[in-house]
Amino acid sequence: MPPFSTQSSVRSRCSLLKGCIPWPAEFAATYRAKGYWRGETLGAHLRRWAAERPSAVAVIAGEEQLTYEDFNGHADTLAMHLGQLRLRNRDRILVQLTNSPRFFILIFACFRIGVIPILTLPAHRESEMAHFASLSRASAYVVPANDRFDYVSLARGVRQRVPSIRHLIVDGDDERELFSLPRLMKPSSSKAIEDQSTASDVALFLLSGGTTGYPKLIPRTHNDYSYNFRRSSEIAGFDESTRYLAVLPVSHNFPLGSPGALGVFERGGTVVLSNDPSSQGAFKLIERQRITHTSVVPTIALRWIESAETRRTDLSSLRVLQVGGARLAEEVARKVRPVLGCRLQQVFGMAEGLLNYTQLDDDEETIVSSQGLPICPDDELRFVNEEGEEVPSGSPGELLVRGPYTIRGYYQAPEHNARAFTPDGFYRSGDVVRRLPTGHLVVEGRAKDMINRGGEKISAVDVENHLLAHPRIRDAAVVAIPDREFGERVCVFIITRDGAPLGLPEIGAFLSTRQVAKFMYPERVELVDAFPLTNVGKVDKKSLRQIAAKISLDREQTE
Ligand code: AMP
Ligand code: DBH
Repeated sequence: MPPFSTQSSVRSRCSLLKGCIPWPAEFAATYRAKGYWRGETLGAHLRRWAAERPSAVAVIAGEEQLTYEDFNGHADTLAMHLGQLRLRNRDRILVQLTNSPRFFILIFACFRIGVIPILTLPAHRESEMAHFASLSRASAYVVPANDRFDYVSLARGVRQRVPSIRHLIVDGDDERELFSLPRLMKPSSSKAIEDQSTASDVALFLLSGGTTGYPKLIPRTHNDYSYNFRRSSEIAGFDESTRYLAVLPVSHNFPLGSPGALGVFERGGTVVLSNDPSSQGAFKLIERQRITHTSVVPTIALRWIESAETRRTDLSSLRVLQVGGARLAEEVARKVRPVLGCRLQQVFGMAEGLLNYTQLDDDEETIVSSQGLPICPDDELRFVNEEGEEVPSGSPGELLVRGPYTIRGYYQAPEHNARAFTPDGFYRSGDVVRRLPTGHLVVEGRAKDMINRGGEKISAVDVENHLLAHPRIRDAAVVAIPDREFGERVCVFIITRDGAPLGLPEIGAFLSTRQVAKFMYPERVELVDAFPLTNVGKVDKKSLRQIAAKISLDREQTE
């Protein structure tokens, strides 16, 4: 295939949203010919599901139940009302909901009229939300009604900063705001509107964990995202009897589409929603709702295992526990089957695309010690060293990937794209990975400058930028510190202007005035006079990481 040029592709773009990079035509043709891309919009998927199993229950949340037929009907009504708010094909809207049936009704209403939801997390705060809003020139912002956190105030703050936001919509009632999501779903006499999206266009934006600065927006098309969850649902063995528990935020790619809730809908099963990943809450639901599948990050898996070891609960309905988002320690992986009584499926995925799963019938050794096989025969994987050269087969190298559901570029990010993608369109995952003779991948670590706190990806640069605004901080370097519970936590090395220490409480108080998500707060601070430097004079993060690792080791030994 001819070399891929970002510039010419952008110019020759015909049907993709401005600011997104399409697959070159010859790749698109191959992906269609091989049946990965089927030309069915996500909105049309829901019509098909409702026609196939109208009275089956699609979603359960507490006392609420939604059949596929209701789901489809509500999505139509909401689509029509969103249209009346003058939300149009290709308009972007910020969606920041907790796990609620209305999250799904909303995104499918959007898919129908071509409005593109930006799936942000409940933990994001004003700094991040204002960034997403201004980058995308979002027209609306949807938040939960107030419970433990005042999302309405957050949204109002963002709207003040970003004038493109015309509407705030609340999932509930709030006297301060005009639009209530439940009321917009109530049937009215207005005329139904036709589906307005096309399968090759962008359906939704996911967020990257981010390597530099704020999380990037990841455009996923109807075609590619459908393949993502359809193929995943086969590999995870979903069918009509699947009862899937979503405890992670469903705006994340893992519980949404890997195979997640959308994979359940594709197979006609039932999604049970919860906002409580604690073992107590989850075990109760697994027992009561006869849950068959669920997905968690390693931190949660560890807590569940510890709790199941000491407490009797009936988890007999559980067939598969999927664990992904961060490296699962082998010792923990080994306990899943004996302690929880279900199969483990490791998932190594990324919102940018590539997904890998251990197969349900892999032998136990492979399941506990690898992160699985890519899902598609046309996932092209390369493993390279720091110079970008191919490493010998089986050796660890940075994983580069290209394929039918892996993006060719982030939204509106030409400079970052020039670094994050090779000229011929491979995404540089930043993960150091090796491939076993069986084809299974083993994730060794990360080349990128990020902290993975139990699955939450935190950009070191992002935290540094906030800290550098502190009047007493001269310089800050953020690295991961290994941690038994979370895998990694945020550790900051600081140089203060007066040379005197600065504690975590002061740092936390400062970050809270900047409206930064709490999971980004440093949990270890080290005062230094100067940073170690590389021979070109950059801060040597590698040695800072080693120092942090040593601190963590010393702490463990003294505990
Ligand atoms: P993101 O690009 O923000 O969606 O985050 C994806 C990243 O999470 C991957 O590139 C890996 O660094 C990490 N990750 C996801 N799943 C796993 C896993 N099973 N084992 C190790 N790292 C993982
Ligand atoms: O960490 C991730 O982003 C992730 C993990 C598992 C993911 O995007 C996925 C599965 O789809």
